[in-house]
Amino acid sequence: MVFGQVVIGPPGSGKTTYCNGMSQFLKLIGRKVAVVNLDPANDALPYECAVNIEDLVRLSDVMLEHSLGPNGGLVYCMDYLEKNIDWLESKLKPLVKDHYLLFDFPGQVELFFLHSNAKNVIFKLMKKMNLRLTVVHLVDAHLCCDPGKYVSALLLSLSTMLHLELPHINVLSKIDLVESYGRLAFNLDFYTDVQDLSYLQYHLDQDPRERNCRKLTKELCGVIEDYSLVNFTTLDIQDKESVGNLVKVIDKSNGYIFAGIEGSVVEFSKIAAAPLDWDYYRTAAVQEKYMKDDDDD
Ligand SMILES: Nc1nc2c(ncn2[C@@H]2O[C@H](COP(=O)(O)OP(=O)(O)OP(=O)(O)O)[C@@H](O)[C@H]2O)c(=O)[nH]1
Ligand SMILES: [Mg+2]
Repeated sequence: MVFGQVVIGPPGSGKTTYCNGMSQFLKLIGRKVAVVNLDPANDALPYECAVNIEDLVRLSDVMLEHSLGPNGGLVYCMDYLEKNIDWLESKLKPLVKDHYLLFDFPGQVELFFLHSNAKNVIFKLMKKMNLRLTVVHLVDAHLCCDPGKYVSALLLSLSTMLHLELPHINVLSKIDLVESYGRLAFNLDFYTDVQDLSYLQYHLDQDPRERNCRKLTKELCGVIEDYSLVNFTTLDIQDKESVGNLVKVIDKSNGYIFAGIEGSVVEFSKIAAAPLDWDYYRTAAVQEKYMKDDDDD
């Protein structure tokens, strides 16, 4: 079984920086990591990538050859990748034996709530290579500073979750910068827990741009609350504790914490129910198994 993350989010939300920071963190805690760049517009990569979509298709070539703009070009590149999934599979084959995978995707959000090409690529890989992937959806925390933008971040997160149908973690990225944009209208918990959006209404009413669409915004907030699916974890990629907390949440969602455990349902539920130290349990379970094997010998 191979575990990994599909890293998505709007342009500039921090995906490439995240893949770089996350791969460094995971290496520090002893995992073999491979970063796969699937963004054909990623010019300067800060990480050493194991597979690069640019070896298959280049955005600049596509734009020139088919007279497309950057957005149409990216959709074309994802279609091209889907058609040539064998290329990606052959590149991943030597890695899946023992690597943890990080997929760095483009920032074109419509690829993940509208088009099916990126979803098909992910699902084909999961099926053929027995991958266990969690979507990590990064949203810039500065959107919390504006109630209207926050509602659109919630809608984007919800539609992406519904479209991709995968284990999914929404993350408010660059949380270290949030205070520099001024005081938030509510405590951070309000934005991460998404408990009662009716409190936003007062602040939306203060914004003259929002007056004409009060009813629409109220209904949209109702939709988000009715689904009750969206919440956020926060992240400062430079803070080890922040990255570590996110890793715990991701490991729980893609099943990594269960990987070394062949034990009973009770063992599984003990880990799933509590905020435990995953590496301790994983290591302890593996050690226990080896000690038992030694005793048997
Ligand atoms: N302060 C702070 N800056 C960050 C953090 N994460 C990313 N950044 C900065 O945000 C900017 C954009 O980061 P990228 O990693 O290029 O974002 P991206 O989502 O890959 O962008 P596209 O690929 O263009 O969609 C860079 O200047 C990063 O240094 C963070 O946690 N804190
Ligand atoms: Mg990027």
